[in-house]
Amino acid sequence: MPFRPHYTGLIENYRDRLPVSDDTKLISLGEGNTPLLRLNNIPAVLGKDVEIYIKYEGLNPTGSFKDRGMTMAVTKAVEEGSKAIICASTGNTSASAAAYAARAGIAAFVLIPEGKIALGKLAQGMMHGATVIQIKGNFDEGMQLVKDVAEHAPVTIVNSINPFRLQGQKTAAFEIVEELSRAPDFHCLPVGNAGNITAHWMGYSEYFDDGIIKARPKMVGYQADGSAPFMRGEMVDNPETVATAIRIGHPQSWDKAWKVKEESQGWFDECTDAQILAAQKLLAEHEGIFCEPASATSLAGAINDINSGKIPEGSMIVCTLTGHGLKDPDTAIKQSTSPMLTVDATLDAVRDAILNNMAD
Ligand code: AN7
Repeated sequence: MPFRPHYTGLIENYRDRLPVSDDTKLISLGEGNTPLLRLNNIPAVLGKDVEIYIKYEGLNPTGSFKDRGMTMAVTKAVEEGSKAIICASTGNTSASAAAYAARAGIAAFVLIPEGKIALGKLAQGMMHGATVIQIKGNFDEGMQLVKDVAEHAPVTIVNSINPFRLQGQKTAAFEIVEELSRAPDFHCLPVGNAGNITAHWMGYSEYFDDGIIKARPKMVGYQADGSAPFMRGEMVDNPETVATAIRIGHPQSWDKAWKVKEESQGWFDECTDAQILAAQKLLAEHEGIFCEPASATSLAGAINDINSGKIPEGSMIVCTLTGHGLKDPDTAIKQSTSPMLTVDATLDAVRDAILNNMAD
């Protein structure tokens, strides 16, 4: 059978589980339906008998998981007659908002921390025609400004405090369950505002309540140690990490995420920037999977917990890779140790370059 249905995005796919009606005009870029890849080589590198799957959310249309929530948020904004959306962002939300606003034919205003967003994300916001407002402050200050200004201007906030965002994002859990025919034992995610971990728990819980799965995973959220309010037990005012996407000290879904931890019997932990970059490299070099630093936090944390035995051998683990590696070329090139040779354009020079760099 050479034909299959035209995939038109996650709202259409999960229509009966999302807050849309037959009349709702869907704003979609074909998001969702991302690969769930089993890691073939890394468990052996670790010397551990674990089954690790990667949910490769960097393969969404704008290169991050944000598209799942944005298709819902922008669809509902348009349905409600909104002509402009606004967000504060460490980069990926702004890229996604800009793209979906362009698709919908409405305006986007994005507040970003000056100098602290990865190059690819900045390019996306600018290319899609959003009004990019760089602030001389961090994400948390931008978020407060967005909340304040939305009371004085006709704009719809599309940060994850918009409840439609989490509705869209919960579909990632549906897809995982459908492919594994069960829930994993552990689901590991990077945590910034904690919207995504909350949304995944909503998705698993919905399938659990409907009897589709018999058990839900333990939800495990990892932060960078310089930006880890969930580990400190309080807000952090000057977060710092190489993983700029999760350089967030005042998580917007604070209470919800603590509830997820309790209900799922999961936990939070932190990783160093060095561990995050090492996990990013491990995925790239041993599996051919390129994610941005923040995304690698899920695997970095899982590796720590696998090595300590907190995640026992025999476990089935899903790690979400939230954003694509191409988002942040600067950090990738900076930490790359692959040989980069410049040689004469001659047969001899190229042959020598190959023979001198062959593994024994
Ligand atoms: C790659 O774009 O908050 O815990 O403004 O871009 O749901 O916040 C990004 C967050 C993880 C954290 N990985 O997710 C933004 C923004 C990547 C991200 C997170 C983000 P949440």
